[in-house]
Amino acid sequence: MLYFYSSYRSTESVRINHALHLVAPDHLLYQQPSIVKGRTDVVTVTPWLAPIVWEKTFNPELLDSIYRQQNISVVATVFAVGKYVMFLKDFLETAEQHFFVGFRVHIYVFTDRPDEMPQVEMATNRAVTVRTVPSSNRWQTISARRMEFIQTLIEEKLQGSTDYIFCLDVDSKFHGHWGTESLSGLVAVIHPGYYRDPRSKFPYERRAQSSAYIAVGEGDFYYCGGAFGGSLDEVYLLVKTCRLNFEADAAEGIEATWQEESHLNRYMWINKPSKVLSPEYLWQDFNPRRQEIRIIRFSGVDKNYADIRPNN
Ligand code: 5GW
Ligand code: MN
Repeated sequence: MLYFYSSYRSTESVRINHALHLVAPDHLLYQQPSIVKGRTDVVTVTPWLAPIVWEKTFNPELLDSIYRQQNISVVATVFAVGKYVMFLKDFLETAEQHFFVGFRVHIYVFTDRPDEMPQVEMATNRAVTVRTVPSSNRWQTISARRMEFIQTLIEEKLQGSTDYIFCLDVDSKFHGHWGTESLSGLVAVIHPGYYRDPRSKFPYERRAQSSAYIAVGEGDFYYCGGAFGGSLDEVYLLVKTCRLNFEADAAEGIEATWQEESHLNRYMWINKPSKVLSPEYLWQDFNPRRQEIRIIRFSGVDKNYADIRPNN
């Protein structure tokens, strides 16, 4: 994936990794980047020098022109088990309006109720595929098995055909642009509920017996389980690792505090994300709007837990 010969050196056999090598079209006109003016109300780079993506830190036209030349394909996975199918219509319709518009996008819906799939019209080069999964009354199982199903999907369908993948919660809607600015090797989203808190308050797994353990005094950010992604290879490694750790814990009779979100946070602590997305990329409708949040791109809808969760 992503490897081909540079057009400038067509006589040489130089293999280029386009995840790192960004070619912009010649003569593209765009606003001069400033080295002294920019966002000062938020931090836009991590201590390991990964960008933190906020509105007004990037030029979408420039980025699109770079990734258009690579003809990238993007997959999104989403789970809708049990009553969560009710969220699919808004999720898919708003993805059509905001998620990688103009690029090749394939959304894989995992559901136990394929008959209840909403009919959503997709633009050219965009598709939805349904994968049937077993029902479960135990929500922890639904949550836990997401990593496993994504791993299998990558092995069976995506390897060799997909460049980037994002794994998203279904109980959410797009409200603003989510596009090529989010692309990188390993991509994590900062959780909207904790981004102003000291790390001691993050709800990491604190029991040392769990493979998701993060000690007090450790950890960078608290990341969302409801949105993560990156290149297919990186996400494959992530889901495989989190699944193995989850299952190793289960064999010991331990389940991490926030299930796969805890394992994801452990993974990202060790394997630093190469790009971090600000809470613009997964807000919560019930959160009060804050000044540094200039746009909400994707947000969890308020839900009535009693209505939608199993065994209620
Ligand atoms: C059911 C009961 C408790 C927790 C989760 C579920 C559940 C989750 C479910 O019955 N069906 C289902 O498809 N899910 C998937 O897991 C959805 O994609 C959902 O977005 C994701 C995470 O669960 P959420 O969204 O309820 O978790 P929070 O932390 O965003 O509220
Ligand atoms: Mn959710």
